[in-house]
Amino acid sequence: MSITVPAPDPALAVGLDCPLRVLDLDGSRLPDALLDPHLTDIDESALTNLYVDMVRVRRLDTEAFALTRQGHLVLWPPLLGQEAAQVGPARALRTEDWVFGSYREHAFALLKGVDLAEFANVWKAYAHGGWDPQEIRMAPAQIIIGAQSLHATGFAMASKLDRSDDVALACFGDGATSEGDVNEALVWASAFQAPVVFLCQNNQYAISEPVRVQSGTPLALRPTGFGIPSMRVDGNDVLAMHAAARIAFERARSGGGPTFIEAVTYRRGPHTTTDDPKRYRDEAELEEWTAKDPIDRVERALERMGANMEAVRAEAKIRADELAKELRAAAEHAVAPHADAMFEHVYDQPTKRIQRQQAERRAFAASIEGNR
Ligand SMILES: Cc1ncc(C[n+]2csc(CCOP(=O)(O)OP(=O)(O)O)c2C)c(N)n1
Repeated sequence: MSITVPAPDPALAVGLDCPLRVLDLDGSRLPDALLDPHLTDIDESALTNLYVDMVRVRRLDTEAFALTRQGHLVLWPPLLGQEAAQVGPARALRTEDWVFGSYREHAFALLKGVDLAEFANVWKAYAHGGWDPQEIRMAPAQIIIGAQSLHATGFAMASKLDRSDDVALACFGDGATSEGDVNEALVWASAFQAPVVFLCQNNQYAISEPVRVQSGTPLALRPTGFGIPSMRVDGNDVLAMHAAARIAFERARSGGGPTFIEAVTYRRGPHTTTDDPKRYRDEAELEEWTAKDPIDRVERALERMGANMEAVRAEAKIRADELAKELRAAAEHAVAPHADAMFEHVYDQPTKRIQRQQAERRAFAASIEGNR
């Protein structure tokens, strides 16, 4: 395989001045020469499906948050406000494509068809990875910031060597772009023109650190230094996100190499259920982004298209309620694994060290038996 490193070119980035948007806040359709050709099949029915997806994703988020507060899950990283940034690209994936995400990629997991019992086990700390990655083609949630971008790039390089047209999607946050892993992934993806798409959900914060402290330039400018084309997109516009992802996946699939998408959005909830965002951001900022709600915007667009919104809302609510009920049942009835299970699946064959640790745990458990 020959290696060519493209020269840095700021012209590789679009949307730097103003993120690409095709749905305005009032739901009206804005023309966009780049994105429009990739949205020709999106009629009222297709937009309704995206709407229902987002409502279900939001309900999953709300229910999981409540389950955590009620002690049925142990931790939850909310995605409130980021529904469009995930649903748009998720619905542009083929079943065969792989997702390598962080811990906040709940829409991808849901839309890729994760088993909710396995999903609940992850956030109940009952499982190392939860679901079978091969089955749904989504890697386990990655807690090490940015590491999944390397996994996605490695997968994409292998896909190219196999002459497969499977594409890898790496999802990470704004904070992750400061990590070496993400920058190394960009180098490799560019050098090998790997079929990988980097989706950076710029939700404005890395826990309490605002993105403006991490970068003086738009994040979408960075990949151009690696020779990677980039799009800065309104992450609260599900159609713009869908079209941008279609462009990127098509480029990857047809041998055009990697693409970087910066979804400009906002995390309206806390970083996780253990965080208090009131300590580092003010109410006005939250209100400003609440007014840009991604679901409200699609409701307005559907209204403009003449959809029967009463029926659409009712249908979405039924689907969301079903999902919430299933998740709750899974979380409440999950069976705790035996403590020894934490030593399994670490290695194919347990090492002496693992066996020693397991023996120590058993001895300790036996020593306190009856004292609890
Ligand atoms: C390598 C590494 N460093 C630090 C952390 C601690 N940490 C957990 S989440 C987080 C912030 C990540 O922010 P961002 O990439 O913007 O993603 P977001 O959580 O906003 O989705 C940090 C620093 C970690 N998990 N891994």
